[in-house]
Amino acid sequence: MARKKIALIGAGNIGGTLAHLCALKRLGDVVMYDVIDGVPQGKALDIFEAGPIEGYDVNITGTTKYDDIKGADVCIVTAGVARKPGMSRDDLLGINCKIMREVSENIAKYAPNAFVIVITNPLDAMVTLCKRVTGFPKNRVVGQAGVLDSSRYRTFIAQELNVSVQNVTAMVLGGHGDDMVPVRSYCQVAGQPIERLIPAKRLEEIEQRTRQAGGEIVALLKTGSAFYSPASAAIQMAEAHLFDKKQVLPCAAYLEGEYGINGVYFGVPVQIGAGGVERVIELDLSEKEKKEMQVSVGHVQELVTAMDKVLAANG
Ligand code: TXD
Repeated sequence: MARKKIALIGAGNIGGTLAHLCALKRLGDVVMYDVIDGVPQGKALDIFEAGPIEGYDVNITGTTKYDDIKGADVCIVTAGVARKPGMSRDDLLGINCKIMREVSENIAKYAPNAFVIVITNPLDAMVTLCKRVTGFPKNRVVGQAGVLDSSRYRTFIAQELNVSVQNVTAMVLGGHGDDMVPVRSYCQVAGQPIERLIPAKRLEEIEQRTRQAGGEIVALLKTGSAFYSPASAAIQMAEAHLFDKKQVLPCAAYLEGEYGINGVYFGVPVQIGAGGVERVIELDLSEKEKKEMQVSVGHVQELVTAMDKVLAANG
């Protein structure tokens, strides 16, 4: 069986980590694209040269020519600018809109059958733009936010209770902003509801830390944002597709009536398999969670409106 081809658009902090994980997990041949000549080639060669030590035979190459992503099965997009301290994700809108438009046109041209995972912020707007510009069906364009946000929530809960992270199941839904929704009613530790194990007040503190976890890392790094964990999150989504796992993961998916929401990308549990986003799972949420989802979707809609203004202004 021929190896799969994975195109990474953007060879910065997340892009480089993605390439490394693709190689370590032997997901397929990797092509890393970036506009800065030398960076994708250098990172690719560095990872390629670790092959004999790690025992992977996949090809890892870097390029500044879109032609080289031809026929990719999966494209993961991180091209853009990352946050610096004091910036919100939405502050990146103007600059990243322009980049996402160009990237999406080239994905449509060179990898017309790819499953596309968008990571670039502001995530909910960028994934919307990618779907519009590529013209791909909704099952083939998805945004990464929820897997990471849920992983952060799970980490903090495991730490609080001193249990394995593998015993903690949790979902963080909604937009990838500070009003994301940690869904307490679906959070369990080895099958036990979280509310039985952690007092409500402490749980609220953990949920607040989860909402601000991206900013916590930006404040520490000062020169950029998180990259190891966002890369792991996107790789989990790519694996679900490449291995047809039919795994349920919280992702930014295009909704058409689910959760009473229409025509917007929003973080919900979806099933990912060979067909991409094969199904949206509708959970029974508490009244409080439903309200929080409404607040969050309002913010996503405002963000998309702001993006439309930017696009209109730029022609
Ligand atoms: O969970 C999530 N969705 C996220 C998203 C979590 C963390 C960070 N998230 C966002 O991902 C972040 O706010 C950024 O918008 C992206 C990429 O983050 P990364 O940390 O990888 O940023 P870098 O290191 O600045 O890398 C961006 C690369 C850099 O090498 C640029 O040269 C390149 O993007 N770039 C381009 N590549 C291709 N095409 C164009 N036009 C282009 N412009 C810049």
